[in-house]
Amino acid sequence: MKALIIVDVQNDFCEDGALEVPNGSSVVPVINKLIDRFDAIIQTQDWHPSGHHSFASSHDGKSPYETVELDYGTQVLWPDHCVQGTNGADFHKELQTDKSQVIIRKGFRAPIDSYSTFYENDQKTKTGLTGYLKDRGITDLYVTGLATDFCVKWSVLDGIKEGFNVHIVEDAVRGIDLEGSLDEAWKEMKEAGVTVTTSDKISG
Ligand code: VGL
Ligand code: ZN
Repeated sequence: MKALIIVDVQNDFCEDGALEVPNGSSVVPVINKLIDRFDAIIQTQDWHPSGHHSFASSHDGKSPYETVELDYGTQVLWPDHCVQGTNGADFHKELQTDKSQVIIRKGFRAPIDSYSTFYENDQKTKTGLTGYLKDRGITDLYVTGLATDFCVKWSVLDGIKEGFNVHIVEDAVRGIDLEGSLDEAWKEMKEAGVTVTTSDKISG
């Protein structure tokens, strides 16, 4: 049984959004075509309270894309993005969301960020998705969405750690790329054992 995981296809990560991923919205038609080929459809939604600790604006004298050391490790500071209830946090308007069965919201606790759809950035606090997928007999995850080098990467790595066969759909992801983070992400995912595939190879 296989699940499609659609990571953070939200306005703030698309063109003119607060944390724009280059060509972010180009994943939308690719994902829409895949939706009918899966047993389970899971979406994730970055969902921060205003004043979230991952925002540069919450740290005096810091600018977006600088880093800070927090209890759980190094945190990149971002422009304010995906604030709960705002248009920026909404899904891209052309993304087909009717068939989504679960929406995992993440990053909703002010002091801690959450890139992965399985664990928050402390790598301990669970979202509960593993239990849901296992209860439904899902063995294979096909990961799509934004951004390849942050939320997609961490979802892939944690999905493997949780014992799933994880496939990344190369034409259905796009990255931010901060100082080589995109190449590094592909390397880490491949070393961890992800299967790289493309949308045309996925059948119903
Ligand atoms: C993401 C940075 C901050 C992502 C979310 O979806 O990859 N990146 N919040
Ligand atoms: Zn975020």
